[in-house]
Amino acid sequence: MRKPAKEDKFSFGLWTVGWTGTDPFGGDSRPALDPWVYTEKLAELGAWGITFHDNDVFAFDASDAERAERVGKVKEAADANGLTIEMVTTNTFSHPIFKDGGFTNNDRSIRRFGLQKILRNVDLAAEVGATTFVMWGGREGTEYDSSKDLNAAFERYKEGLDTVAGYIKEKGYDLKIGLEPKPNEPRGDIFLPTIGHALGIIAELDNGDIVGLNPETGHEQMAGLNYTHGLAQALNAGKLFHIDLNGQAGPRYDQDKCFGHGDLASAFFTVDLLVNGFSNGGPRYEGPIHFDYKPSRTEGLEGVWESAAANMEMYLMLAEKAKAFRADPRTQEIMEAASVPELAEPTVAEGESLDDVRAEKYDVAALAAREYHYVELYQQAMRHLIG
Ligand code: GLT
Ligand code: MN
Ligand code: MN
Repeated sequence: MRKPAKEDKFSFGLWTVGWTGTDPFGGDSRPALDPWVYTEKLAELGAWGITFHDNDVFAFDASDAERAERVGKVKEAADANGLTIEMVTTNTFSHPIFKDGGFTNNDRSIRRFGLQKILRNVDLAAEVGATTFVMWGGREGTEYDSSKDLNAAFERYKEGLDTVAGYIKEKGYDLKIGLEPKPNEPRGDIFLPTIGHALGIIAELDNGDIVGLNPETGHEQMAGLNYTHGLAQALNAGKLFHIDLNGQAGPRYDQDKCFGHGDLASAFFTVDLLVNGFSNGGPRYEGPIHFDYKPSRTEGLEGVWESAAANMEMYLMLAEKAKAFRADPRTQEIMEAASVPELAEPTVAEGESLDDVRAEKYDVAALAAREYHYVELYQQAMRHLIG
């Protein structure tokens, strides 16, 4: 397999390789390095970009001088190693002040504090040249249904998003917001649990034109959903602004494994969509191939770098297989037999009247008995994947 190259646009959150293994049952299992060290190492492995939360780089209570110094060092390391800082996001989930969320906290002062932290970070994002501003509202939610006026919570969520999006526009920043859905963890129930919920709220915003999605593989799969379908609907809506690829084995806690180290067949079809696009054409995702995974707690620093490389290698392997699958004339034949191209034809042709549709005679028995060959088409994909 060829080595990852800049054209692949692979990028990593500094919090991914930087995760020291703390979980609810135990403390750190490996040391924390400085963010600029992870930056250099990711470049060496072939990454094109990095992303970070404000507090991946400087502490929650850092002074202005510390903040500037540490951001400067990461920016320098990125520049020196030819890495793009493509996305910046805000930590509104770690500090206990955010234990009931930022935008949807019942406490108005905390909502205002959260907004202040986010707006400051929007300025930072623009300053370091990021083009996406992710918002993962991990603490926006409840454990107990009695704890919130849910209507008011959604009003405040929309107010928060509109305020930040409005600020970006007012400043003229080249930034788009990517909402990241997740069904639960750390909250019992998180607001905007799926891609569909996020698309729903975006449609109601005044400044929704610059708000889209940053869907994560495992988060949709935690909800038992099909990640590729979610990406497809976001693309169809013109809202797939960014992606978080990783691996998850079914609906359980957020595993954040390496990409493909969960549902491999699903990962194959995700890559198929990303590298080949829809089979009948249509909107394409052109953004970074961003990995949001956690090197398992069993891994030391060697395992951190092995796992970072594994994400990119997996993507490249799947991309090669997916391209070969689509290019295979036999695949095209089965797709024809399955009427895959026919779905791109409007059901009622332009200029046709509904009377034509209503007057047409259909051979119901023959149509009901038709073959689709979907199993054979899937098997054909598997031949390319593991054959
Ligand atoms: C956190 C979360 C991720 C989000 C990050 C962005 S933070 O690690 O688990 O899924 O993408 O805030
Ligand atoms: Mn996750
Ligand atoms: Mn994520």
